[in-house]
Amino acid sequence: MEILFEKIGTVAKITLNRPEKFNSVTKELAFKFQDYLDTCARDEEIRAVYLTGNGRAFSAGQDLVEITDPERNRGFEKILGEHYNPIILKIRNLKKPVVAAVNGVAAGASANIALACDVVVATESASFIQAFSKIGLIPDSAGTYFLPRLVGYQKALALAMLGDKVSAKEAEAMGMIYKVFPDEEFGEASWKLAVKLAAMPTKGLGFIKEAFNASLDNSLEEQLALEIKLQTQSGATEDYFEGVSSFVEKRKPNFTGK
Ligand code: LHQ
Repeated sequence: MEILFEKIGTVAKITLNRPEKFNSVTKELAFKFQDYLDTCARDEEIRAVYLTGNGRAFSAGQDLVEITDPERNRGFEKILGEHYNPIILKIRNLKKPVVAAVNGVAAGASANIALACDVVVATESASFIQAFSKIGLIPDSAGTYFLPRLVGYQKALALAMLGDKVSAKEAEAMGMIYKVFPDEEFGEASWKLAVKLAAMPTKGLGFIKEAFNASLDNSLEEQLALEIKLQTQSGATEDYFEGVSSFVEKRKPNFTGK
């Protein structure tokens, strides 16, 4: 299996699983990934997603052997339109938090899949490479959208053109990712984060995500109006009621995701 899916309590764990090929992405892997993201959207028991890679790498992007095989290369339009873009949109549109646990190098399309996740953490020895320019391509999988918004136009453009290897620590310092954990703590610390998110008010987190998605393009007026709408929806959830009640009653909240 090139990609693994496990439900552990209320967290869905998705593991890219071609370790000997640095978890590079084939057509089969991309389609199965989409299926698993659909499962995450459909299954109400799932309240957070944890995405990681097996072995030394997170993922090295498109499998370059696949695209150099004329019988397997489907062309850019299909590869981007049918393999990668739906993955990015499914992650962004999922009304649940997605943690990218970047366990090693993340290159090409896979660096940008990681950056499209909600909370991106990395192990200290991991790195991020916009590898595209080195083979004459442009950053895809929303790299040209998220990277300038994350790190600023100048830094993003230089990284895209030069294809520099950015260490996890540098990525954290420039705001590309949320946090770095030491290698020996990474597995447990990153997993804990997903478990913590899964126990929070799921609908509220989904509305936060919706608001942030929209804020990337909205005017101030549009965003303020959207905040009214989404705050009203958040305020109608059971978890909002539980959050306020537990505070007043001086007890720990028990959020159900409803
Ligand atoms: C790989 C790959 C790989 C296959 C490592 N494929 N085997 C979209 C649409 C259509 C077309 C094109 O692209 C896209 C989007 C993209 O993602 S384009 C960018 C594609 N990715 C890259 O250009 C990165 C290629 N990989 C690398 O530069 C290096 O492997 C990195 C820097 C990631 C890691 O370097 P090392 O730590 O030195 O490892 P390595 O190079 O020795 O790789 C380990 C193994 O993984 C090796 O296998 P082998 O059997 O030879 O030992 C590599 O061949 C294999 N591998 N990336 N993308």
